[in-house]
Amino acid sequence: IRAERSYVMIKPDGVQRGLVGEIITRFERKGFQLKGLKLFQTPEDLAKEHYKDLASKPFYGKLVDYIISGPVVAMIWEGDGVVASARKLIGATNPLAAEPGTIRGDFAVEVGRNVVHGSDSPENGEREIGLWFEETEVVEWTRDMTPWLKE
Ligand code: DAT
Ligand code: MG
Repeated sequence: IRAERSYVMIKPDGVQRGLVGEIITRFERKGFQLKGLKLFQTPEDLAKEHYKDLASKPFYGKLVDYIISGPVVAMIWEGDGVVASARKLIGATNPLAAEPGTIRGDFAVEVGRNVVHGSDSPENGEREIGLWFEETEVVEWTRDMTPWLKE
């Protein structure tokens, strides 16, 4: 079985506000491994597919408009427990409820501008990676610090 992966995305507000380096740093220094990375202007049909489970919500249209309002940084992060851990690093959906020290807790004030996305299950991680990345964009490599992170 393959290692656990999460689809993490810096949303257009995070890119515009200059938070790209800050956000990548938090995953990098935690010890997860970057397996894919691109700056990407999202087509509307992809944004709709990504959030299709929310299609019946009143905010769905605004959510799609927000996601396509500028480039995103699309990432694949890999590691044991990465899905749940990434959600902890990101913080609660509503930034005012997100703990200080989390990305949303530190950098956002509104649910409609909450800076970053992280998959909510390993299954959805794989689904989302399949939506956002071509197979040739996923890089296989070994992070040299692995023996310093894991016994
Ligand atoms: P999360 O992004 O924490 O996984 P989600 O999957 O429930 O949260 O919702 C996806 C995004 O939709 C979320 O990041 C922001 C937006 N959203 C969720 N609930 C909302 C609400 N009540 N009003 C406006 N936007 C909302
Ligand atoms: Mg979600």
